[in-house]
Amino acid sequence: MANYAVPHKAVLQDGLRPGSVIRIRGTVPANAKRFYVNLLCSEHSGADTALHCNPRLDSAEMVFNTYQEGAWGREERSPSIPFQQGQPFDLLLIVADDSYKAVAGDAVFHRFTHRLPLQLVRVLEVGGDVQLQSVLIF
Ligand code: 9QG
Repeated sequence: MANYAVPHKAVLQDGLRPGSVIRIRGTVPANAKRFYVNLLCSEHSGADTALHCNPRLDSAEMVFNTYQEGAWGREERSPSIPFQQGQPFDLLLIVADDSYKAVAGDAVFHRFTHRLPLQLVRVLEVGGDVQLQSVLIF
């Protein structure tokens, strides 16, 4: 299975709505430090980010945040990090009315309450230390 080049950017033609599911499958390299999944409000660099989902293997934590007008918002940290160096992963970001639900394996490991309107999301970006096999939006 060929990997996507990273960072991978995909324009979400139909945007997101409650009920949308983003599925990201890949493998965490053995020496990975961090990778991220961003939901961006435009393709431009420095774009506002409605969701930054950031597994940090180097500090064994998950960081979630927004980026608005050139500044990071308040970080939310999830104590559990359902990713391991050298292991494949299957990450779902489920869009709900009030939040994004991050699912790995069989459990929701974080709920990130919307801070930017869902309707502003235009681009999905995956980058950092990750081997990316598939990105699907249902
Ligand atoms: O460190 O934290 C999330 O709050 C920053 C990181 C930044 C984010 C941010 O440097 O890393 O994770 O665009 C970036 O630099 C991302 C990859 C306080």
